[in-house]
Amino acid sequence: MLSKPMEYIETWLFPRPEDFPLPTSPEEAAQEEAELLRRRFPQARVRFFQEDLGEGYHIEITTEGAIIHGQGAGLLYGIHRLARQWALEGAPSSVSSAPKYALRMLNHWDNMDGTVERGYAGRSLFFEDNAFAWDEKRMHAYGRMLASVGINVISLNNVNVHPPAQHLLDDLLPEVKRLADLFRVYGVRLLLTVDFGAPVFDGLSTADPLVPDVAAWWEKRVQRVYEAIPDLAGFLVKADSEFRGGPHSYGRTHADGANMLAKALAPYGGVVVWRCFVYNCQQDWRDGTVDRPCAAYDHFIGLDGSFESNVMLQIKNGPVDFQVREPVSPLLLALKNTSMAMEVQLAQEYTGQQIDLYYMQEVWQEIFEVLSLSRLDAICAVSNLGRDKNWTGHDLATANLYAYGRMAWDPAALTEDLALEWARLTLGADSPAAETVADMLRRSRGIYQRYTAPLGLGWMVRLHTHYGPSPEGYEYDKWGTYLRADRNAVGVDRTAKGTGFTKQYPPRLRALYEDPNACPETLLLFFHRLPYDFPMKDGRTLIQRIYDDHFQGAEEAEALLVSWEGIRPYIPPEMYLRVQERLLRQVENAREWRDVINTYFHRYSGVEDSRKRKIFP
Ligand code: GCW
Repeated sequence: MLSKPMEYIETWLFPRPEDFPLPTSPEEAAQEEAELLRRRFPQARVRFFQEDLGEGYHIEITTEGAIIHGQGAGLLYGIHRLARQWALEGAPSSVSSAPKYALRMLNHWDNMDGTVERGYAGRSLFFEDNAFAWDEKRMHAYGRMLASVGINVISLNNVNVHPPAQHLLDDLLPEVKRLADLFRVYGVRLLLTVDFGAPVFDGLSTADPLVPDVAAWWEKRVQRVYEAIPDLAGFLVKADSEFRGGPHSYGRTHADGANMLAKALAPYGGVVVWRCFVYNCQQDWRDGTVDRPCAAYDHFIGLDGSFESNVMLQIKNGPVDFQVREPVSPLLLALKNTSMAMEVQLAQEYTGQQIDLYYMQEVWQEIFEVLSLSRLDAICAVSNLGRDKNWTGHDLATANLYAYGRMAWDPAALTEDLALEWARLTLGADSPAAETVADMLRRSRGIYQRYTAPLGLGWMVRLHTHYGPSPEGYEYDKWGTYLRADRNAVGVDRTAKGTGFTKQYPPRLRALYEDPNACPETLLLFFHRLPYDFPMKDGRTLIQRIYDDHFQGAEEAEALLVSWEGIRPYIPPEMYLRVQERLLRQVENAREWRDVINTYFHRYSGVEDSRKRKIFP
């Protein structure tokens, strides 16, 4: 373990004084929060009342002060809610709340060598040099952050399990247990990411899920793990995906694989979270019949109803891979007899890598406009955190973690102005900068979308790194995400006449997406192949819209910087400089995108910008 304490910033929480003892139970942690609240607001009187409300709480306001009813982590969630009321409204009010989903997960993609797959905030919070390496105070700060927004499950290691992470199940188990013990104080349980092929690492000749020795091997492992960590949430598995082995290697189905693990976990109340990010990543670009968005549905729909009750399918929010614009995954809308967790990505892999500003609340709002809350059994996000002092590299990117936690507790929170809430909690409720910061966050997604790949097209990013423009980076590549631009048209026809992807949707959405004149314009090129002179709703042509968006997006990126510069006096100086540095890079990136994309389409289409702005030859 690292002995040197690491510095970190408390973003939306009251800072925790150095001399506070580290709590050892949720009740103690709740007492500490009450004390912190009282130091901040001397009128704030709080008592706790033990009552079984599950993870929920009830705040009762009496003439004697507030009484928080609940138990365990529920008390902690209650006191954080009360602190938020004081911080934002200056007074408490009675309220009851309970989480919509029992599992509110965050997946770290951390490797034990200390790197983070798609991590943009420094090295791993947990690992270094193929060993555990964490700072105790910082882990407590992290637990506190998670509890304050109600996230209650985290997985530590990458879904691509790289050695020596397979030993988290055996030799390294005592170290996993130490973290499980620490996070339990904050109501957070661990989920272990396992390699489906683990038995083979251990000397078995196969990992075939239907071979009794394999099932017995897992049962033994599970027993050992639960002896150490009785409240482990379960296992997370990426199988038969991007060169990871899985049941397919043995001629078995995902259900065979997941059910075998589920049976081993069932006696302990554990779940198998089984990812549906399964597709052919070795496709031939010449073959126009294979269409990547179809993959998850095609792989899993036939298995609906054949999973054990403690298997939960984890499905990415869109059918491809966390692009700037994607429709909701049709699999999320179609499964009827299987538990589902929706997976979103806070790590800004395709959305600016925590250099460019990109606030996600609107993304999730759009999802829940289409997806009813009750279809989901759990919610999950890929973490955007790392060892950077400000946790997320870009200070304003912690707003995504905040909003995610609030949504995971109850998606109804998405109707609230979470950007402003975060900004006021972080900068002070009366900060003259809060509204500007919130406004920057609210504008950010549209801006990023305008200067990057147009109208739902996606994938114009540089190969592998996924930052910056490369219009044909993936065009002739095996990873199977094509734009197929030529001199007349761009896009893949995914309608019934094309690849048939629209057929995976229920009738109302199918009809909407099938018709280019009805399809939401932000998704137009996701579903359709259209000529450059296709008329948009406002009368502009498609190509003109692409040019306009890119000029506008790059200007708006500059305006973000101007907004930030305007609030300099109200922002802590270090934070100011850190964010300014990011915004300067964003401005550069936006210009690059604008010019590359406009040039690309100009070269193909030969169509001039009607406003004669500079497009490079
Ligand atoms: O978005 C892709 C990423 C991979 C990632 C994969 C996944 C962990 O590029 O880095 O691997 O998704 O979700 O499994």
